[in-house]
Amino acid sequence: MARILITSAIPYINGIKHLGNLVGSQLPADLYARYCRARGHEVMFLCATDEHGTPAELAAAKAGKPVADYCAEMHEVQAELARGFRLSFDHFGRSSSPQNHRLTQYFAGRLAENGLIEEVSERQVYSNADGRFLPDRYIEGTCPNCGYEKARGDQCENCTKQLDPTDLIDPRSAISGSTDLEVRETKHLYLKQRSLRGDLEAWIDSKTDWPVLTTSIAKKWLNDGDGLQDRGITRDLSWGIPVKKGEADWPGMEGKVFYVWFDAPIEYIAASAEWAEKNGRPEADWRRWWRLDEGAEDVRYVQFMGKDNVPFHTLSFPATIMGSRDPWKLVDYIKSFNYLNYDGGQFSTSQGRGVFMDQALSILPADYWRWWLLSHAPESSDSEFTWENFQASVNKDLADVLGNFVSRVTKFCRSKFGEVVPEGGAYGDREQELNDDLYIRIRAYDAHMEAMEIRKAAAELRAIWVAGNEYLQSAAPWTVYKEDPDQAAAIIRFSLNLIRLYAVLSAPFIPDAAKAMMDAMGCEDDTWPAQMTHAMERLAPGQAFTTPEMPFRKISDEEREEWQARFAGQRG
Ligand code: B3M
Ligand code: ZN
Repeated sequence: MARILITSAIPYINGIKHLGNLVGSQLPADLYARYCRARGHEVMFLCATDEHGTPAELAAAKAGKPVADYCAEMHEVQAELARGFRLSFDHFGRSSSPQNHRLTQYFAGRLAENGLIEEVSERQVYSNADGRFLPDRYIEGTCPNCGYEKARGDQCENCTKQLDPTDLIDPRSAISGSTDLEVRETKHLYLKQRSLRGDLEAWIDSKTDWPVLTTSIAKKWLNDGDGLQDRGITRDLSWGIPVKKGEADWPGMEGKVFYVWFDAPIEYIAASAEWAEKNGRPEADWRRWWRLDEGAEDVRYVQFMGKDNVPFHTLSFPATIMGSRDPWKLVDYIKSFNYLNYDGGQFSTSQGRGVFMDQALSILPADYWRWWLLSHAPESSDSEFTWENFQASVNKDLADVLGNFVSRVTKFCRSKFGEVVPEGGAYGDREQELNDDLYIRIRAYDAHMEAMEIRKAAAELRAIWVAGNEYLQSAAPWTVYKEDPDQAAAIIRFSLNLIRLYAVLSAPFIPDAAKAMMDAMGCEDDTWPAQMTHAMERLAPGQAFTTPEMPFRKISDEEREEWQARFAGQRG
C-alpha cells in the first residue's frame, strides 16, 4: 500500500467547462484516483476553482455581480457539475480561500528572504478606452515567435510560448478592441527563475519516465531562445491575493495582488489545508502529504493537466517550491494531454461550440460521457469528438457488449432458475480457458492503469467485456439447458460472477453502472481480482440477486442528429 497524492489542474471560475477541458485534467485524474483507491492505496485527490485574475473580474462585471459573490456562486455550480460527473475529489477547494492567501504570501516571503525576488519598475500597457491597466491576456496581437495573429499577452495559444504583452506585434485591447494603448510606469515583483535554471534542469533531466509530451514542452521552454525568463508575479488588479511578504506588508506594493498563475498552483497545497479544516483534522494531517520533513517522503505525487499548462507546472511552480528552500514535495509524475477537438473544429467557449458539462449531463448520464471521453483521451495526439463516433462507441461498447451481457445472463437465470445464483454442474475447460485469458488481460489492464495509459486501459477493459460475451455465446446455456440444466446452471453461475468481476474492474471508468451491477448482484465484496479461481467463486450458489435495469440504452440516429445541430454553436 502506497500513499498517492493526485491533483487535477484547477479550472478557471469564469464559466462552465466543456468536455475538452474535462478530459484534459479532471476526468483522467478521477480515473486514476479511483483505480488507486480500488487497489488499496491511501489517496488524496484534490482540485479547486481558479478564481483570480481578470477573466473572473470581467465575467463578474458581465453578470452584474460583485466578483466575490460571482466566484462563490460559480464555485457551487462547478462543484455540482463535478459531483454530476462523479469526480471523487477528497476536496474541491477555492484558490480564493484564506488558506491560499496565507500560503501564497508565505511563499513570496520565503522567495524574498532567499534573494529570489526582484522589484522592477516597469512600463505596462494602460488602455485609455478601458480606463485600466490591461492584464497580459487582455492584450491581443501577433506572436513574435510563430506569427499567429490572435496571440494573447501571456501565452501564444498556437505555439504555447509564454509571452509578455510588450512582445506582441500590433497590440490591441481584447476587452474593447481599442488600440489607444499607452505604456505607464508601475512597480512589480519578479521571480528570478533564471537563477534556478540549473536546479530546474537537473530535476527535469532526472524524470526519465515522464511522458514525452510533458518533457518535450518543459525542455523546449528551458532551452529555447534565451531560455528561461524571470517572471512577473504581481499585477495591478483589485481582485486577488494582496501582495505581502509572509504576514508583513510589502512597502511599495500596496494595492497590488499576486499574479493568478503564481497563486493557482499553490492552491494544490492550500486545498489540502482546506480539506483538513473542513474535516476537523490537525495541520499535521495535511502537511504529511506535502512536507518531506513531516511524513511526505513516501508520497507519490501525480499531476494531470492539458498541454498548455505544462510550462507552469514544470518550470514556474517548481521554481516557487525550490526557491522557498523548504522541504515541500515536488511533483513526481506529470500526465499531460493534447486537445480534444469538436466535430471538425475546436471547442469554443466564446462561441458556445461543442458540449459543455451541464449540457452533457442534461442529455445523458455521466457514465456515457466518461466512457467515451476516457476511451478517446487525447494522449499521443489531439483527438476529435464526433457524434457518429460517440453514438457508435456507446451503442457498441456499452449497450451491445457490456449492457447486453448483463441483461442476457440475469434474464435467462431469472426465467430458468429464479433470482438466485443457481447450483449444480461444474466449471470445466471452457471456464478454465476464460479464466486464463482474463488473468492475463487483467494484469495488462493493471499495467496500463498504473502507467496512466488511459486509452490502452480502456481497450483492455473492452476486451475483457468482449471475452465474456464470446464465452456466453459459445457456452450457449439456452441450448445446454434443454439437455443438461445442471451444466447450464454452472455456466450461469460463472457468468453472474463475471458480472461482479466486471463491476469491480469497470468502476474507475463507469462508477454508476458498476455500482448498479454490484448492487444487483447483492455483493459488497469489491476486492480487486488477484487469482481468477477465487474471483469467480465470490457469488456462491443460493445467493439472491436482482435483475438490474439495463444500465445503458442505445442512442438513436434521430437523437444524434438533433444533438449535432443543437451544439453546433451559439450557446444560449
Ligand atoms: N486554471 C488553466 C486551465 O484551467 C488554469 C489551470 C491552473 S492549474 C494550477 O486550463
Ligand atoms: Zn506563437
